[in-house]
Amino acid sequence: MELCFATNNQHKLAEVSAWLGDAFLLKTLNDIGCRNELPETTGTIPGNSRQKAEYVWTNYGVSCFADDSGLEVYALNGEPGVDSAHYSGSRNAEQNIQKLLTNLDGQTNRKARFITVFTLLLHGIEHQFEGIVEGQLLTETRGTGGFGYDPLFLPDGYDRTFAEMSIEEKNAISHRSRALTKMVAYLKEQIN
Ligand code: ITT
Repeated sequence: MELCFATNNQHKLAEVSAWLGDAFLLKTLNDIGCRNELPETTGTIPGNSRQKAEYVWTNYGVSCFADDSGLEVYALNGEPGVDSAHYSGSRNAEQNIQKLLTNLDGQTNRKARFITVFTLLLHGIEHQFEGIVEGQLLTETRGTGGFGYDPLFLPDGYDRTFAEMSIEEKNAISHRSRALTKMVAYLKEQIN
């Protein structure tokens, strides 16, 4: 089955491709001729996820899925949340991490979670799938892998950050792979 992953984030694309293997023929935005930024203006993670998938389905008529994701920090009432990609005002990961560390300065409650919502538009029919991973934020970065806030995030039950893990290790426990597990189970039901 051909499906487009509606994302301009190459790290997400690499994670999802590694996770899906050859179960689906994954098309990129580039493959379908879409070179635009995807709209993300609804102010919520599920809303933005739906908006990105609908943009591709409406403009390109290709069955697709999109994810909108973010880091929710308990002591900051869920910030940066939907604003995770540009928390510092730019999309620069180091600056976003720096702003987060500054806002958490002196804070003992370091609990946070990554959340993602996938929206699948299969021949125009919509379904959403959520994935969450809980963890703690360190006071300094560790590791060079992954992307975004990975160097700060220590998933519960592990002593290495997401940035210290291989793609496969992160994919075994990440918010994104948890949502993908649900989406793939649904897709398999549709095929059979
Ligand atoms: P697309 O909209 O094109 O998919 P994006 O990077 O803008 O790409 P989002 O709007 O979903 O993606 O923003 C998610 C941000 O949340 C992302 O840029 C990171 O800062 C953070 N984030 C999400 N998942 C993450 C992960 O697995 N590891 C680290 N940071 C993550």
